[in-house]
Amino acid sequence: MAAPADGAVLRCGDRPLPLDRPRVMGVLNVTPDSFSDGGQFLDLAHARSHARAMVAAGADIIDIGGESSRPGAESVPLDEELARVIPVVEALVAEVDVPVSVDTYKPTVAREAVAAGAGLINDIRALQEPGALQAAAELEVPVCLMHMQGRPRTMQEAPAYDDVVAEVTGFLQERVAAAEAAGVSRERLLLDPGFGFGKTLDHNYALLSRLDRVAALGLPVLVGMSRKSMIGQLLDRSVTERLAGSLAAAAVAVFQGAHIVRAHDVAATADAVRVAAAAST
Ligand code: 7PJ
Repeated sequence: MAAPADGAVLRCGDRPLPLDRPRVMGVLNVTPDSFSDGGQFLDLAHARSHARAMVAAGADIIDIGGESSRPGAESVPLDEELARVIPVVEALVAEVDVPVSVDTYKPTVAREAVAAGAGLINDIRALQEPGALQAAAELEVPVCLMHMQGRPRTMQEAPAYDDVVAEVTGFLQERVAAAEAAGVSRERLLLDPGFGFGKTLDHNYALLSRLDRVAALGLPVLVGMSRKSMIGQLLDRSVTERLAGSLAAAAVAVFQGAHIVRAHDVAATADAVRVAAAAST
C-alpha cells in the first residue's frame, strides 16, 4: 500500500534518511534500570558497542533514551537526563554513520542533543512540554510526534477511549497543526500512535489494524511495539520471549503503511520489514 509519505527524505542534520523503504530504528537505552550499575565509563563503552552492533545488524537510525517511559516509571531530573544522554550522543555521532535520535520530551535535552550532533527528536509528549514547540522550531531536525494518554507513572491504570483510532489520529492532527503554527515545517514531522502509552490490549490492536488511518494523514509513520506488553499479554510471554510476536507486529505495521519501526532486535526486524515491504508494493 503506497502511503503518501513514501518518497520523503528526512533531513536529519547532515545525515539524510530516505523513506523509500521501511527503516529500522535501533533502541539504545541509557537508563540505570537497563544497565548494570557499572558507572559512567562502562555505560558509555556498553552504549557504543551496542550501537555499533545495531548498525552492523542493519539499523538505519539509533534512538537514545535517558528516561524510562515504561508503565509506572518515574520522571528523571533534567541534569540526570543530560548526564546520561549527551555523552552518548557525542560518542555515537563520531562513531556511527547513521543519524542519531534522542527520545526526550525535555526541550533543554533536545537542544543540547542537537548541538551535540543528534539528527532527530523523538518526543513521546508530542511537543506539549512548555518551550518544546519553540525549541523544535529553532532546531532544524525532524521531530516525531507521539500520542500518549496520561503519563507513564499512571497511564496503564485505566486507559479509556470512545474511538481510539479517531482520537489518536485527531490528536496527531492537532499536534501537527500546533507544530506548523510554531514554525516547524511539515517536512520535519513524523507521527506515532504510541503503542502501549495509555492503551489496553484492544486499543493497541485496534490501532495496529487501522494504522493506515495514521498513514493517511500524509506524514511518515514511526511505530514502536518491540517486546511490549501488547505482545507479551496476548501471547503470555515474558520480555525475553517476545521476538516472534514483535516481528509479526512490525510486518503488519509496514504492510499498513509504517515507514520506521523502532526495535530492540535489529537484524530480525530488518528482515521482517523487508518481507512486508516486498508484499506491500
Ligand atoms: C516508543 C518510544 C514508541 C516512540 C518508547 C519501550 C518504551 N518512542 N519510546 N514510539 N516507546 N516514538 O520501548 O518499551 O512506541 S520507550
